[in-house]
Amino acid sequence: MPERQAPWPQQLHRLTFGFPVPGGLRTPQGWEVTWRGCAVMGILNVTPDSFSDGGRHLGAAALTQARALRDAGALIIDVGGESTRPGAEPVPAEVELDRVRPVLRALVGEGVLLSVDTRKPEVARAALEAGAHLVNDVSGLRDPQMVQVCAGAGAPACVMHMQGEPRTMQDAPHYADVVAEVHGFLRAQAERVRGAGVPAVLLDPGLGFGKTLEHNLALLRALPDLTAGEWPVLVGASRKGLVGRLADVPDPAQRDPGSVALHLHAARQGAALVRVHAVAEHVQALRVQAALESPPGAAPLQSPA
Ligand code: 7PM
Repeated sequence: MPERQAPWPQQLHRLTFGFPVPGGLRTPQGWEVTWRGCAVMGILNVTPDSFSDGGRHLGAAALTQARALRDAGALIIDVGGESTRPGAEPVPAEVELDRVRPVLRALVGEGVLLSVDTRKPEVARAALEAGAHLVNDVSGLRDPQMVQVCAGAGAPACVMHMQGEPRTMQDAPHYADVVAEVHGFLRAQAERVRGAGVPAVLLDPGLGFGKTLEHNLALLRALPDLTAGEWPVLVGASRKGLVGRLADVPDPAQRDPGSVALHLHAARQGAALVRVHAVAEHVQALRVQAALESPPGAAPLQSPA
């Protein structure tokens, strides 16, 4: 087998949108956002259990947090109003929307791309109307209505793989061949979604979503196969159980160093985006890695100041 050329850090990633976006470049296909190497998507959970006062100042606290993620260098902020934690109960659409819509409205025009993390087409539609730029659907756009919503709005989508559903997915995950099944699902789904008119698609192996530690590791080892394709790949391992298991860290809040290590690996394997809680730490680590990998004599990264 010929040795595969390292795609990083020169690999160019591109998302096409059917409407203007922050810093977007107009092309015949629409508005584009392009970047080289691995960018960061910051996680913003707008759920009562994710803020210490139990959600009394949910909106204001979420906005402060969002601006901090943006200032720390996130390309995208992923705004979610439903917990997809294993065992979590579903949330009604109105509740989810009441959480995410005010935050999206407030952040539009503040210089960052906004994704809405939802499995519900009606939430995605209203979020896109409120100014969200892309849709992150952990159920992988299996619902044809979700595809219609993204296509109709001209919004890119992230297709993630999940076996089962959040409430029960970690009970007894099983695959004959986890890599073949997950990659096969992602590629077929991406073709279908693009064929239905969604302007750009990201693929995500869905670490921890109906997967044992061994399944997660097999998918991480197979990342070069996924990133060698035409689709940009998103990897999300931030503070997840697999980091806890690998590093023996029971408390999720203490798992950022291990998350950074895992995401640096993903970036070296060609991932276009990592979805993380600790944005500043990841941006710093990714910059150092990119500098070490750039060819001799290449210009250092420009400081934003
Ligand atoms: C408990 C376990 C709470 C896991 C929250 C989570 C992903 C995602 C999530 C991912 C994409 C979290 C996850 N994970 N969307 N949403 N990829 N695209 O860490 O890996 O926030 S929920």
